Amino acid sequence: MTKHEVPKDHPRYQSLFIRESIIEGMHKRIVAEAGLIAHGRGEAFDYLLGEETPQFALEQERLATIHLLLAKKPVISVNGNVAVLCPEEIVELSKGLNAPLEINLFYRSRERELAIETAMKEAGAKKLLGIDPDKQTTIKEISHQRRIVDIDGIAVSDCVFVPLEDGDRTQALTHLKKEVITVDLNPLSRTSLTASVSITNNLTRASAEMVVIAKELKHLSRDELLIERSKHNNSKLLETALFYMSNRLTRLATELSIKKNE
Ligand code: PTJ
Repeated sequence: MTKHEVPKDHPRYQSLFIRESIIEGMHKRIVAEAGLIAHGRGEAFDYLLGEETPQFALEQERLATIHLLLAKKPVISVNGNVAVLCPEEIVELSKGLNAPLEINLFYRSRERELAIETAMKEAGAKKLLGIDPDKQTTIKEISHQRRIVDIDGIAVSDCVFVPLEDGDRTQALTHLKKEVITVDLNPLSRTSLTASVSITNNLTRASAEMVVIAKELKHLSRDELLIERSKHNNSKLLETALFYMSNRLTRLATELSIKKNE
C-alpha cells in the first residue's frame, strides 16, 4: 500500500498515512531502517497521550520557542524521520526563528544526506548545513557519526533543536554547554531526561504548534521573553507529562472495570 492508497474513511487514516509516508521515506533512503522502529515506539507513546496535544505540551513548546528566540545562534537539526514527518513546518520554523537547518544523522551516508537535502528543498528550504565536507568538523565527546557537525552550525551554536534525538548526543551537547531542545514522545528516554527543554508530544503536532507560537512570541522584547521564560520549569513540565500519562491510564482502566461490572 502507498500512502495515497490509505482509505480516507479509515478510522485511523492519519496514523496510517504517516506510517506509509515513513515506509516510503525509507525506500527513498530518507529514513534509516531504524527510523521505522523509532516511529513505532513513538506511536505507542502517542497512544498514552490520547494522540492529542495536552496543555502541558503546549507549555513545553512555548518554553522551547522562548529559548530558541533568546539564543544567539540557534540551529535546527534535521534527521531522516524529521524530513518525512514535518518538512514544511520545520522550514517555516527555521524562518520564524532565524535558525539555520543542519542535516545531522545517526546512520550517515552520502546517499541519505542528499536524499534528505532534496526532501527539505522540496519543502522550501534554501540551504542545508552539515553536508559540505569542507565545512565539517567533529564533536569529540560523541563516538558515532553524529559527531560530524557544520563549522557554521551546531559547532558554534548555543542552542540546538534536535527533534527525535538519541540520548548520547543530547548528553554530549549539554556537556558542551549548549542548550538542547528535544521533541520525544517518551518522557523517560535519556534524551527527554537530559535535554534543557523536553517536549513530550508528537513531532507532527509539536512542529506545527511551534510555528504558531514563534509568530506570537517574535514580537516580544528580550526582557519580555526572559520574563516569559521564568514562568515555566522544564523538570516540572516533564513530571507533569509522566503524571498525565499515568493518570490517563488509571482513568481508562477504572472506566473499563466499571463497564465490565455494569
Ligand atoms: O535519520 P537518522 O540516521 O539520524 O536516525 C534517526 C533515528 C530516529 C533512527 C535515531 O535518531 C534513533 O535511533 O533514535 P531513537 O534512539 O530510536 O530515539 C527516537 C525517539 O523518538 C524515541 O524515544 C521515540 O519514542 C521518539 N519518537 C518517535 N517518533 C516520534 C517520536 N517523538 C516525537 N514524535 C514522533 N513522531
